[in-house]
Amino acid sequence: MGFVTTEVQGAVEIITIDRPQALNALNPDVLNDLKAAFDAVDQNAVRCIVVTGAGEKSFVAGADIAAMSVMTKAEGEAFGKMGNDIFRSIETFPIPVIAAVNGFALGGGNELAMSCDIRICSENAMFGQPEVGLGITPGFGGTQRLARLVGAGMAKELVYAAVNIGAEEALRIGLVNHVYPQAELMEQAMKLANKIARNAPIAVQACKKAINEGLEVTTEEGEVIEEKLFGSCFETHDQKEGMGCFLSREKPKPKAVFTNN
Ligand code: CO8
Repeated sequence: MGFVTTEVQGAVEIITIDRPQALNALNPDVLNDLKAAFDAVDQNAVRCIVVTGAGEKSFVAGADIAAMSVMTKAEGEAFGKMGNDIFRSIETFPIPVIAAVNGFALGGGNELAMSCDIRICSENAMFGQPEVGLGITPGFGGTQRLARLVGAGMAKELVYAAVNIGAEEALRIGLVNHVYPQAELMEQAMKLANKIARNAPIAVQACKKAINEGLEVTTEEGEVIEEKLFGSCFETHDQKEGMGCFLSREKPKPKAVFTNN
């Protein structure tokens, strides 16, 4: 994996897009490496993932414009499908994924961040969908996820006008959850990831599935999804451990007792 590095720290895996000379722009090789990194995650050991970009300037400055500049209609469609398939697999990845946005998150970079469960960013982060200025539409899910995250009106303004926004504006419109000084970003990402990792993994995974799948259906249908997943938790060791500790008034055991069964 030449363009993506991985590092496991306890129960958290950090996946870093590492092509700083092109501000971590996504060409097919980078996308393949990103997919390979997710495919290789040990889902029995890792309980939260942090995705970030190498360097201090950019998370991901978009899909690679040089690579796209010579594409035909069929190649463009295939590249869009490649990105969409990979980002969808990140969105539906069983384990929660945090995007630690450490600079430019433009075009495909914003789309990658939006396929993650939670976005936090550094003060120098910049978000946007500049595609119409290049004569194309967003192609890795931007027209879909941005509207769902910040509402159709705001998404349409950002996409049609191709205006980039800074960290504070991204916070204001709900595109990111928190803004930190750059030097603190990874520490804060790890802090949040470890908080998530300490909880019962099957329950956390069920919450991710319920929220994601619930957003695609009516509230009533979403409640049925929740009921099934809620019920399934009662077959887990974690439910017995978690509730048993509470009822026996035992000093709460470290959450590390939670297992994947
Ligand atoms: N693709 C390829 N190379 C890039 C990209 C990119 N998206 N962004 C930056 N680079 C390269 C530059 O070419 C430059 O390379 P070199 O040093 O060899 O000339 C290097 O990174 C550094 O960039 P700059 O010198 O431009 O750095 P600045 O600090 O001056 O500017 C910016 C930083 C503002 C981020 C600027 O580089 C920029 O505007 N980049 C393009 C941003 C953009 O438009 N991104 C959206 C691309 S379109 C997209 O993502 C569509 C996704 C869906 C695709 C669907 C396919 C069908």
